[in-house]
Amino acid sequence: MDYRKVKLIGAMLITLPLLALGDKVNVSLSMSPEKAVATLKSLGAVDISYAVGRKYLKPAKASFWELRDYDAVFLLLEEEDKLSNISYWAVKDFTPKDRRSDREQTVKAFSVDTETKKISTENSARTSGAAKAKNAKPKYKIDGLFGDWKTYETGWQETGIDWNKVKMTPAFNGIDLKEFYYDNDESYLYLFLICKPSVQERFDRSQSSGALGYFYIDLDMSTNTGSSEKMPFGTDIEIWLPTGFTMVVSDPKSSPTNCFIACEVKGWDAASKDFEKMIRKGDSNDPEPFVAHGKDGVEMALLLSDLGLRKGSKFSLQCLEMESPVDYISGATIQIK
Ligand SMILES: [Ca+2]
Ligand SMILES: [Ca+2]
Repeated sequence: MDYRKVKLIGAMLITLPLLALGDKVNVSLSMSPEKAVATLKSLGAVDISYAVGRKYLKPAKASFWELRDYDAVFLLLEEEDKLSNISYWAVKDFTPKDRRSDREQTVKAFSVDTETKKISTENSARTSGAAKAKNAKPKYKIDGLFGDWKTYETGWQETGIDWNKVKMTPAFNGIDLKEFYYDNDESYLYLFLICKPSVQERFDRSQSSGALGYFYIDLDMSTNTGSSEKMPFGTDIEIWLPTGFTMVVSDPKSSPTNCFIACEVKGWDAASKDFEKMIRKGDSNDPEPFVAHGKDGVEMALLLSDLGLRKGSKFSLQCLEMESPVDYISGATIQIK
């Protein structure tokens, strides 16, 4: 963290009421969540999280803030006491719920001009909804149904443990990942995990969040690059697949609905020695999702450009099923056709 910057913002906050008009106030990902919230509040922001209804995606904590004078809504996501995401909307783009995720702009930082009431944003590497729409249409419908798959390859027939054969008390309550298939075209790497029970069946039974597990991609099949601290060594990209649900927290009687699967694609960061580079993040409730669950399992369309893959690329992909011991990791070598 840039200590000087934090100190400067601290100083600005204290003297805010005395400042002349026309000052700029900044909020950025490098701030602590407390500082970001305090800065928003000093600008008159109102916490509208309860009105919006929060989407729970552990371990992230989400809060929505409306800055009416600036015609803006911000979403802050907090993970492990750090800001992991800032999203921005103009109020007119936030109000219609069906347009909300399309118009969401993910930003690294923003500044507000207290005189002109203008907001300027510094965009992050993650593309905004508008830019996402320009991507090619996936050749398979991303819906968790396997019927539309045609030219695929088989990765493996059983992911991790066959939980049917494990006797335990209490009984296994997770999602057993079974067969794995993959395919690609010029734009996407497609992945399909057949699951038992399905994400929906497990949610209907347990009303809880959970996770399917991780995919690990080693782009050059070498331990000289990628993860040097976390197993499996040499991993360049980690894909995390948690499940969650929506509930309206303003209504204590509301029950969890809308169960979803999320996907976080993260690159290894040699400096922090962790998978901290967020490449892409989305969930099955997005308008054009790249990850979805259905009666057959979980289906994904990952952009080859996100993963740094092209025709002819050969890489290793491993999958660690949730709760499965690491000895049961499943693996395949994949070549892009
Ligand atoms: Ca499908
Ligand atoms: Ca399994």
